[in-house]
Amino acid sequence: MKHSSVILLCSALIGLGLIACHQPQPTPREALIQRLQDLQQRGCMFGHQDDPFYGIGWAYEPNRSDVLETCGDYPAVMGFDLGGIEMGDSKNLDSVPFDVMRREIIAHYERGGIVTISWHPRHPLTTTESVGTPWPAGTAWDVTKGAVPAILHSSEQHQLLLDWLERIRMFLCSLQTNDGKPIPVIFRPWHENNGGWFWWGAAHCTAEEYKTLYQLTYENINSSLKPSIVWSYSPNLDGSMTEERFLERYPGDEYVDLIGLDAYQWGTEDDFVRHTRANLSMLCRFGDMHHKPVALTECGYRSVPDPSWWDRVLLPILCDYPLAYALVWRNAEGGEHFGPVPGTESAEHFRAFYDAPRTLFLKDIQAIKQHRQ
Ligand code: BMA
Repeated sequence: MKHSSVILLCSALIGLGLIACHQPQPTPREALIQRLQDLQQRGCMFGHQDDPFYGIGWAYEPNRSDVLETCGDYPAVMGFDLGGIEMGDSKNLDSVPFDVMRREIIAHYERGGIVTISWHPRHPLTTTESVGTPWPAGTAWDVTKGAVPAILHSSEQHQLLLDWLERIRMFLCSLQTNDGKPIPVIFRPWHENNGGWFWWGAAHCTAEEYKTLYQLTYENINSSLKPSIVWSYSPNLDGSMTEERFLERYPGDEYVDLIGLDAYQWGTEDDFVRHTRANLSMLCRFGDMHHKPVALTECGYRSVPDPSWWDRVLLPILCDYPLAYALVWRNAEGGEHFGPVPGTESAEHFRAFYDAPRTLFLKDIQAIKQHRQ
């Protein structure tokens, strides 16, 4: 090679190196969105709420998980709820200490898992006097009129909202790896807002008020956390959902990173399957057009009365739609479990669900991550 060609080649290589150096690194938020989008091409992750804290017949025992004990693997996604943190409580509404929650969020992230956080805040007008007596007084399910207009427009209640958001922000800020790097999480506030069971539901505020509430939440928490929060917007399953209806309360593309749907089988299997499929067809089309991942941010069949539900009902749905994940709710005692219970007939079907190529658990996404590095 001639001397001049060598010089040219060297300068080109240096140039390329400089360009590579100046490529901005993705933020943790951007990297998580990309990971969700990549994984959505490979399969559907399984998620479980409160997975490492308690299950059927045990509570707060190190390294236990009903999912792990059913199929030998952790869920890929774990869900946690901040309800109560707004009051300065040390435990959430399901008695999970926030310190333990923080530790498990860090542990799940460090093992390569994905974390999602929901929030069932108390009622801003009734919480102080009457929480819990009788239920649902003072809770997220207390639908005493006027909560959303008050926290938006009355100066005293508005300040309360800002204080609540500050407590959420502080907790999210405290989610850092052992070497001090921020942990990206999917945050899913003001969920199931098209129903009437929460005080922020469609029956209790206008679409404009709802959107303002979501946007204000976004602005406040993102004031310091923009690089690490993935924002999920999650209405509830709605038999008459159309794109137009969905858009009525959609906070806007700039405020939402992930399109969610909360879909439980409360009634017949036929209704659940038909409505879930109809809603997902629309939401997946919307997600595709708007370049956003889509997930079943909550789903399940309370106490799983049909053992074959996992592989016969849920799995075919997950096979037919490009979903990043499907998260089932917590395994609480008293017939309120949504995940698998080791040793039951339903656990056998859950193992078939686990073995299906379509479902991704922790080991799958660890392997995919290693593969990409
Ligand atoms: C609901 C129920 C409640 C729980 C709440 C927040 O769906 O499981 O018992 O307090 O979620 O986790």
